[in-house]
Parts: sequence; C-alpha cells; structure tokens
Amino acid sequence: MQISRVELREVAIPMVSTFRTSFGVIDRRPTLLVKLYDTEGRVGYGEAAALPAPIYSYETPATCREILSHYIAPLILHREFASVEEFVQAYRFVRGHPFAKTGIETAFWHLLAQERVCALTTCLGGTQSKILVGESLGIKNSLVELCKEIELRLREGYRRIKVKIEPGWDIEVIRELRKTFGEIDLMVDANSAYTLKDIDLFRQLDEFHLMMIEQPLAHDDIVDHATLQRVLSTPICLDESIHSAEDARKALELGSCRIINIKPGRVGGLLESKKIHDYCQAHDVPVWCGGMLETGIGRAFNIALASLPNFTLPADMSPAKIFYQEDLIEPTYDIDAQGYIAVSQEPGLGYPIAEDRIEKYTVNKEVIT
Ligand code: OSB
Ligand code: MG
Repeated sequence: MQISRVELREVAIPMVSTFRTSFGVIDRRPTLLVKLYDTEGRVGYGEAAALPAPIYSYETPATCREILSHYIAPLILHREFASVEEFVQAYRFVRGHPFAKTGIETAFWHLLAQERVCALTTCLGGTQSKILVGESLGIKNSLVELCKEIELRLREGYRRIKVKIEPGWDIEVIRELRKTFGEIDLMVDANSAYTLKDIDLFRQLDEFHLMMIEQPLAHDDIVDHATLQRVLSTPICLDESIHSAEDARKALELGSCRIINIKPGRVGGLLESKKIHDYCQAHDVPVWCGGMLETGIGRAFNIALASLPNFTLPADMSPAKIFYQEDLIEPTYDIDAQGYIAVSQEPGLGYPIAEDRIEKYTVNKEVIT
C-alpha cells in the first residue's frame, strides 16, 4: 500500500453536556481527524483524540497537527508498506506524541481493512462479538444530579458505573451511592488528584468494595502507586501512567496496579495497545478499553480493540451521542438492555461515516502531498 496524500481536519462538534474531572472541565471538544489516501483510490480515516488543552496529557489538536504535518507525514508519503508493523517503523524515531501517532496509525488500519475487505475486529485478531459497556460520569454540581444520571444509565443497561473523584467529592459520594444503589459494579477515577498523604482516605474507600480505583496518584508515577496498592485490597487500575507495553511490564513487576486501562491514544496506537493486551493476558492481568470522548470514528477502533480476548472488564464506550449533538458515524452503535454493544463485523471501519457532518464541523484543514 502506498499513501499519496495526508489530510488533517480539525472538527469541533458542539457538546450536549460538559464533562468535569479533577484536571478540569471539558466543555468543547475539537478533535483531529486524519485522512490517508492511497494510490488505489481508497480513503482511510483515523482520529487523534487529544483534549483541547494539555490537562490529561501534553498533547492538543494543535500539537498533533504540528507533529503529523512536519514530521510524520513526510516519513510515510509515497512509500510502500505491506503491514502496520512496517508503517509504524517509518516514524519510530519520533519520540512521544502518542495521540498524533494513533491518528495516523488508525487511518492506516482503516485502509488495510478496506484492502483486505475485512472487519477491524478480524484484522486485529478480536475474538469477542460483543463487549460490555460502562459509563464514566464527570463530577456533578450535586449528589442529586449524580444519582439521577446513574439511575438513567442503569436503566439504559450500563453495567458498570465509573465516578470521577477529587478531594471533597469522594468518600461521602461513594457512601451515598452504595446506600442508594447497593452492590452495583462501581469504580472511581481520580485522574491523579491525590498523593500518599491521602492514604487514610484510600483505606476508607477500600471498605466500599469498588471494582477498582483508577489513577489515584501522580500521572507519571508507578512507585507511590506500588506503596498504595500494598495496603489496599481494592485493585488499582493505571491509566495516565502507562504509555507502552514496557511501562505495563514495569508497573506490574513493581506491583503498582492489578488492572490496566488501555487507550490507544495514550499508548501510540492499536499495535502498542495489542502488545499491552498480550503482555497482561500472559500475566493474568485483566484489561479494559478506556475512552477519550472520541467521536464514533475513534470509538470504532476502540470497539475492535476491545474485542480481543483479555478485554474482560467493561469499557468506557458509551455512544458519542451522549456527549455530542451529532456523531460522525450514522447510524451509530447502541447498547442493549444487558449492557453490551455488538462488535461490527462489516468490512472497513464498520460504521457509515457521515461525510456531510465532517464537512460541516471542520474548523481547519491541511493537505500534505
Ligand atoms: O481518565 O478516563 C479518563 C475522558 C477524557 C479524559 C480522560 C478520561 C476520560 C473519561 C471518559 O473518563 C470516558 C469516555 O470516553 O467515555
Ligand atoms: Mg482515567
């Protein structure tokens, strides 16, 4: 396969609700679409889902554009690639910038899936035909508001509730949720809002039999997490701290976590995600697929990834329509009453792309040939 043209399109779709975490409020969500054209006339779409500000990681849509247009696109244009492995080799010397790399790598997967006339799940080696879905709930203005949304999501079928926490919105919230909803599958995500000084708070949280505590300590730490994990019976799940299969190996050897959240954007693509999956599977560590409020295009790749056999815990995979006025795939996927979404078996992306909406929401466009 040979790439003849790279197109970068930043799209900005109005959000229907804001998403508050310990690192800040997400109330607008530009995202970067990467379009690859091959010499056979095919077009592959990928998504670089960095947040609009460097608050979850250092990347933004602007840094993704810079890295892709100046450094990565020139390395992959007009060269022959027989596999994704060869494709990523072309830019292996570009350090960091995993969201940018995921944008272009997923577009290449989309091209491959079209060339081979196979579903993304098949291309990746997926084995599950449906995946269990949970909902991730931001920090709300009140407990009443939080409870109302949880009630709605449980009714819709979501099987796991993840609640964002921060100092002042943690132990009392969880106590109340256990009182109201009983023993539902409940977990928390701190997005690095705490330190080891808060160890007593985590001992208290340990009493609530949570499925896991996601990224309680610093975004770049695996040492203090090991200290914390040693005193807790609740599994720690690492998100921000894991950028590669090597990071996963080190964290598991240190005992920093017992579960890993795999997000393609955070680790630089589907190939690296698969490596983390394989390493965890070989070491009996369950994984699940996290989300970055992607549009349906980014979610399509996440769904295929989550069909690999060791993705045994519910994914952050609510349909993008929960966050956005309109999605970029139409029709989008939905969850059934048991909390599952079907893994698309259609060749290519697996969902129809709404080209007119992409056009409508494009705020800037760059073409590299
Ligand atoms: O920490 O998992 C996170 C969204 C943006 C940035 C970080 C996170 C999240 C979520 C959203 O929790 C999950 C989703 O995309 O459904
Ligand atoms: Mg997280």
